[in-house]
Amino acid sequence: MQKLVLLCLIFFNFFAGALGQTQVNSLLCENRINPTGIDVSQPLLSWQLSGNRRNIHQSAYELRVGTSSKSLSQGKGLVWNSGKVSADQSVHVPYGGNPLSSGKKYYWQVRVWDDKGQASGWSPVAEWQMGLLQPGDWKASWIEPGFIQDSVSRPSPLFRKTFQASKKIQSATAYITARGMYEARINGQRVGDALLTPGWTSYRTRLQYQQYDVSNLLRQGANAIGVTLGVGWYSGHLVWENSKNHYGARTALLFQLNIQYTDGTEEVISSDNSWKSSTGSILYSEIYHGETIDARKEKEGWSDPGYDDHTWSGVQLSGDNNKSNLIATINEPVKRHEPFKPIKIFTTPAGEKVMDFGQNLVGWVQVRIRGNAGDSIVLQHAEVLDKNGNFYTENLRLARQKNTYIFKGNGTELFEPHFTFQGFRYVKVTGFNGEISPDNFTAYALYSDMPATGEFSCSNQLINQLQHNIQWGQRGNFLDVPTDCPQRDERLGWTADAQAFSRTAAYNRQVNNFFAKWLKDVAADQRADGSVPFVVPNVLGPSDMGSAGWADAATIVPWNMYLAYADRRLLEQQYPSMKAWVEYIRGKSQQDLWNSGFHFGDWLFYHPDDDLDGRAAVTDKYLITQCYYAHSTQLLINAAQVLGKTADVAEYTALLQRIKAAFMKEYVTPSGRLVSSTQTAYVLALNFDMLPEDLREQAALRLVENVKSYNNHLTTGFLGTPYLCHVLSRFGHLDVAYTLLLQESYPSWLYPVKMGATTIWERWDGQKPDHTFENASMNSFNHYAYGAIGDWMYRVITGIDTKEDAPGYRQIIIRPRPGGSLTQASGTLQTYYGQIKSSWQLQNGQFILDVEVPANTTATVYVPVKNGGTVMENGKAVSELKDIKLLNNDKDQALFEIGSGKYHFTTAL
Ligand code: RAM
Repeated sequence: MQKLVLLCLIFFNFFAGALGQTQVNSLLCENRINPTGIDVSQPLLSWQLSGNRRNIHQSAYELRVGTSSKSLSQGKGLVWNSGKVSADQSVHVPYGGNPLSSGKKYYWQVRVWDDKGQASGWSPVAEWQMGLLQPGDWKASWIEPGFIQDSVSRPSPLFRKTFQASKKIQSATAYITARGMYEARINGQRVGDALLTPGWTSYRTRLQYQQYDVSNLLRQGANAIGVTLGVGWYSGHLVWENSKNHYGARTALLFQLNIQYTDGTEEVISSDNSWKSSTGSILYSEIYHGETIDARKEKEGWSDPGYDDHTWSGVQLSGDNNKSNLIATINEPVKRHEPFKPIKIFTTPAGEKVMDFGQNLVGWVQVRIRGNAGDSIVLQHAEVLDKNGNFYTENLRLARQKNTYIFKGNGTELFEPHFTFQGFRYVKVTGFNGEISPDNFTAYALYSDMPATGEFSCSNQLINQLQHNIQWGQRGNFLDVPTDCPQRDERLGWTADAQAFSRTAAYNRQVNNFFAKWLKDVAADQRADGSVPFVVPNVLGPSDMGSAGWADAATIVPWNMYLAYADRRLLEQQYPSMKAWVEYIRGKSQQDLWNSGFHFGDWLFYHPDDDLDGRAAVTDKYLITQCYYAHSTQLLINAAQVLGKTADVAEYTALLQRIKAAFMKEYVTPSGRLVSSTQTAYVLALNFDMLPEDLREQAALRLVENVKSYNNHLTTGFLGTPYLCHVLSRFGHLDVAYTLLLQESYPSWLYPVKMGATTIWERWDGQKPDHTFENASMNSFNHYAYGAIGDWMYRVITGIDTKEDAPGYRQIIIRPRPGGSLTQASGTLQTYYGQIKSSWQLQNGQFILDVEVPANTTATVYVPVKNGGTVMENGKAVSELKDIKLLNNDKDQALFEIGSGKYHFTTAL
C-alpha cells in the first residue's frame, strides 16, 4: 500500500512537472529539515517553489499543521490551517496556530498558488518536534560520579542506568546535556551522531541540551542507558597557560528519557540518585591536549542491560541543580564529515615517522590496528613541516594535540578520541613497533553540520585553490562556535575574526542558525555597560572587551545575517545588543570622538622584519575606532529602519552625522588626506562613507597610489582586508582589485597558496619564502580572517548579491565583473528560494553568461557590453523577449530584470 502511494506521488509529481505546474518542496522549519528541539512558540516555516517555466511567483499559500501525518491529508486534528493566504512570502512564515506542546511532534504541508492563480499539489509532509518548553518539564536531576575523582588527569566518568519498559513502545525522546561533554548510549548503541555535545555556549546563562528520537534504540523489557563525560569546554584547559575549570570544576550529567507507550501512557526515566558510576577506558581527555585511551580498561558491554555493575559506585546529586539556563539547540551540531587517507608515510630527517593527510583539517584520526596488550601507539598532530622537512609543533604553543592508545591485544582494535579535536595535516606516530600502512589510519574532518551553499571556481587554478583554502578555513573553524584557530592553546570565539569572515561564510554555507546561536552568546556575555568581549563565549577577563572591529561583531554579524537570510526575528532579538554596543561607544566618546581605550587596531597588518625604509603600514588606532563607531551606528540605523523604530532612526542618523563630522575634523586634512596614509585608513574611510562625496574619488586615488607604491601589494590587516577589493571596485579601480587578488608574491592572498597552503593563514607570511616561520607565539596556519576575500569573489567576480532592501536574495543582483587575466568564473548559491547561478566566460570576443534564478524571486542582471552593443538571450535580442524586462542599455552595460528560470546571454566584448 505504502509503495503504491509512493508510486502515485512520483507519477503525480512527474506529470505535474511535465504539465508545467508549480510544485512545492524543500520544506524547512527554523531553517532546518525536520528538526527536533524547537523551543520557540512560533517556528518559522519556509518552502521552495519549482516548475519548468520562467517567472514563477507565488500569489498565495496554504499551510496545514497536525499531530500526525495521517491527520493532515484528512484535514482532521489540525492544530493550524492557515487557509488560503494571499501573499508572496515563502520564507520565514511564522506558525500561527494553536499553542504548541512540549516534546510533541508536528507534521506539516504547504501548497501554493502561482502567479497565474494555479494551485500546486500539497507538498510532501515535513515534521518538527518541540523541545521542553517549561522548566517544569525537566524531571531529571544533575548527577555527578559517586566516587572520588582524580582531579589531575580526570578520567572520563561513566554513568549507567537500567530500567524495564513494561509495555509496547510507541516513541521515545531523550533530552541530554552535560557540564562538560557527553556521549550517550542506549542498549550499546550510540545516541545520535552529534559530536562534542552539548557544544559551547555562554554556559552560565545558556546551556544547550540535545534532543534525540530514540524510539528505535529501546525495546520492550530490559533497557540500559550509558553515558560518558569529558571535561570539554566546561572544565577543561582553555585559554593560555593551561588554565582550566572556567565554568566549574565538576562535570555533571542531565539526562531525561520520555517514553510513550502504545496504550497512551507515558514514562519518564531520568538522571537521579538511582544511577551508577564508574570509569572506563578514557584516562584523560582535553580539547587542547588530546585523549588517552587504555583499551584494557574498557568495560565491555557496560551500556547493555545484562552487564554486571555491582562493583560500580552510585552517583551523587549535584550541589547545583540549576536548570534555568537550559536551552534547545538551534544550530546544527558538530558531525563527522570528509574522511582522508594518508597520502604519504615517511621518515623525516630527524628520524620521525610522519603521515601526511594532504589537507590541513580539524578533527581526529581513527586508527584500526593490531598491537600487543599494554603496548601503545601515540599520535601527535601538526599543521606544517619545517624548513628541513621535520615535524613542527612550536606554533601550537602549549597544546599537546596528542592521542595515546593502549592496546588490549585481542586482534584488530579501533581507536578514536571522543572529547577533543586536533588541527593538523601531519601526524607523527611513536611508541609503536609494528608496521604501519595507510590502511590503518583515517582522518575525519569534524565541523558544524551547516549545509554547503556556495561554490566558486574560475579559470585561474591558484584562485581555485584559494577558494578551497577559504572553504577549509571555514570548516575547521566553525566547530560549534566561530573560532580564530583550531589547533594551538586558543581556539576561541574571537569576535573580529568572526565579523570579518561572516559574509563570506554565508556564501559558502548556511550559517544562519550557527550565527544566530553565537549572537545570543554575544548578547549574553555583553557587559551591563554594553561592551562586547574580545572572545565569545567570554573566557577571558571581565575587562577584555570593547576593542573596535572586535566588539562591532555585535552589529556587523546580525546585519550580515539579515542580508543573507532576511530573518527579521534575528535582527529583532539582537537589536538591544546592537544598540547597547553603540551606546557604550557613545558613553566613551567626547565631542563625538571615540579616542580612548585599548584597541587591537588593524591586527597583523604588513609589518616586515626589515623595516628599514619605514614600510610598515601602521594605521592610527583611533582613526580606526572612529570608523567603526560610524559603521556600527549606520548598521543600528539600518536595523531600526527594518524594525520600524523611527525614533531611533532619527536619533542615530543625527548622531552619525556628528560622528562623521568629528572624523573629518580630527583625521582628514582639508584636501582630503588622512592622517594615516595607509591602505586600511583609506579603505575604512571609503567603505564606511566617512568622507563627503566630493572627497571620495581623490581618496580612492590615494589608495591606488598607495597600492602601487608597494609594487601592487596589499598591506592591510584584519580590519582593512575584508573591504580592500570592494572599495577598489566600487570606486572604479576594478583592475587594481584584480591585480591585488592575482598577486602571487608576499603579502598577498596567493602567496600562501604558492607556498602550498591548504587553508588560510593567520599571517600573510606565516612561512617565509625561505621556509622559515613567523614567530611561533602567534602563527596559525588555519585562521579564516583573511579568507574574507571570498565575499568579493562571489559578489564581484561572479556578481551574485542580494538587494539590501529585499534581502535574503528575494531580489537578486547578478553583476559579474570580469577582469584580470580571468577568462571564466562561475558561482552558485543555494538560497532559501533555491539555486542562484552566475557563470561567465570570455570566448572569441564574446561574453557568455549563464544565469539561474530561483522561483519566487527576481533578478536584476548587469551585463558588460562594448560600445552599447546588444545582449542576446539564446540567440534573440533581449529587447525582443517578453519575459525579460530591459531597463537600460548604455555604452558599457546592459541592465535588465528577469524572473525565475535559466538564461543564456551573449554579447560581444
Ligand atoms: C590572536 C588571534 C586572533 C585575534 C586576536 C587579537 O589571538 O590572531 O585571531 O583576533 O589575536
